[in-house]
Amino acid sequence: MKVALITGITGQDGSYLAELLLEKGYEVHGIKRRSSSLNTDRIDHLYQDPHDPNQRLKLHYGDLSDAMNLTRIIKECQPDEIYNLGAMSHVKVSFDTPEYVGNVDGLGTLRILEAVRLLGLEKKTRIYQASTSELYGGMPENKNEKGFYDENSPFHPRSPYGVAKIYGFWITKNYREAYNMFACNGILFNHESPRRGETFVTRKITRATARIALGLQDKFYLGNLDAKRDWGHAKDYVRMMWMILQAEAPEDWVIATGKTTTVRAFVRMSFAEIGITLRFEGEGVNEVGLIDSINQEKYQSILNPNSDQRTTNNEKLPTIGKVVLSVDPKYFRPTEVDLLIGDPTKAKEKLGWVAEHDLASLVKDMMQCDVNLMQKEQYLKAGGYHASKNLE
Ligand code: NDP
Ligand code: GDR
Repeated sequence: MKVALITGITGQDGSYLAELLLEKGYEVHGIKRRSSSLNTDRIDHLYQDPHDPNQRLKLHYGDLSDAMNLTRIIKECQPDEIYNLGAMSHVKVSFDTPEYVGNVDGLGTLRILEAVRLLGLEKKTRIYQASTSELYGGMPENKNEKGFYDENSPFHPRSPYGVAKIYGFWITKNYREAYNMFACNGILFNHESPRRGETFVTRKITRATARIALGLQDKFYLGNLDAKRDWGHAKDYVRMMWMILQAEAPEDWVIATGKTTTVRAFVRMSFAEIGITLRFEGEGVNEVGLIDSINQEKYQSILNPNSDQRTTNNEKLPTIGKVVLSVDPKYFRPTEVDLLIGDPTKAKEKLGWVAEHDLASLVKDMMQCDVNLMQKEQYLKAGGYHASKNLE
């Protein structure tokens, strides 16, 4: 049985990857941080009784800032594969906690590589490093002749997060060259899912859309609506992480969809999923999104599938002309990455990677899950319980 160790197993990607590896028959070890409230929501469905001798998911307390702890865990589980997904991954927050981000996202990668080397596992253990399109920084002059970022495009990170991850990228490459280790960077462009953290822009939008439609929230605020991202589905991307470590040789790989979309268009698509057409008016910090029209049949069929409730909820249809989105400059970044678009040709041609989702199916998946989630919240609220916070 192959053994894998995942740092960041409690995050979006870690949870999907753990599912995938368990399905493939791996014994999966995961590192979770100790926190004052439980942080294992995304993997609770994979939990097995630790007393069961056949259980294949094992969790260890640990932290990427703690070299001794990492070395002990790697020594104990002797992994065939390590997926280093743990990171403080929020770009905007990295401007507030730059030293911590450098320590965890940058030096944390070194700690994993060095532990493997010191334990003499460099021939046995293959290492995947969660690298990122943030390395490119969206500099227009660095795109290739086809207008994309690929494995040969120069880097110019634009945040403490990007700068820390560039250290992670190069130290992974350096250990590969210096010690002949099977250590690879997956340069992944943005990937989302219903498990995406609530403060990343896509999930913030789908949650807010569902809450507004159900009357749990009046409006929401975003920063730069013009930013463009190459958004894929996390499930497709974790499959590629595994494929990278099964390749014949250790290399670095771009994973992307090859299409780019504005934040504004993502908002529009999310509202369209529940039958609401949005109109945008104004410019810059004065731009607002307001309800232009409602396809009542679609709206009712998604929000009130039980026809008995339809008449009652007709009165609660959102008002045409109502402003549901405003710009708040507090979400602007000191330095922004304006546009990202990746070229996944190498991954497709050499590893046969195919994405099963496009942006439309991603938005649909996220909206369906958030409508279900918010309907539960609405039910709790009706019963007198507190609804969850309107997160930033
Ligand atoms: P998440 O933010 O959802 O998950 C991050 C994980 O890292 C969580 O399990 C978190 O633990 C853990 N973590 C944070 N700090 C530490 C620490 N000090 N020690 C140990 N673990 C820590 O990120 P994603 O799943 O979206 O991303 C996975 C990786 O891929 C990250 O490295 C990210 O930077 C990178 N990446 C992500 C992309 C994306 O679009 N999603 C694109 C490109 C790269 P806890 O749950 O306790 O907070
Ligand atoms: P990003 O993702 O910075 O690309 O990093 P995020 O979803 O945070 O931002 C995408 C774009 O949307 C703009 N934006 C907002 N962003 C947030 N979070 N909140 C807002 O209110 C808002 N309004 C507009 C941002 O300015 C930005 O341009 C993600 C993370 O997963 C990283 O870990 C990963 O490396 C990269 O993707 C690839």
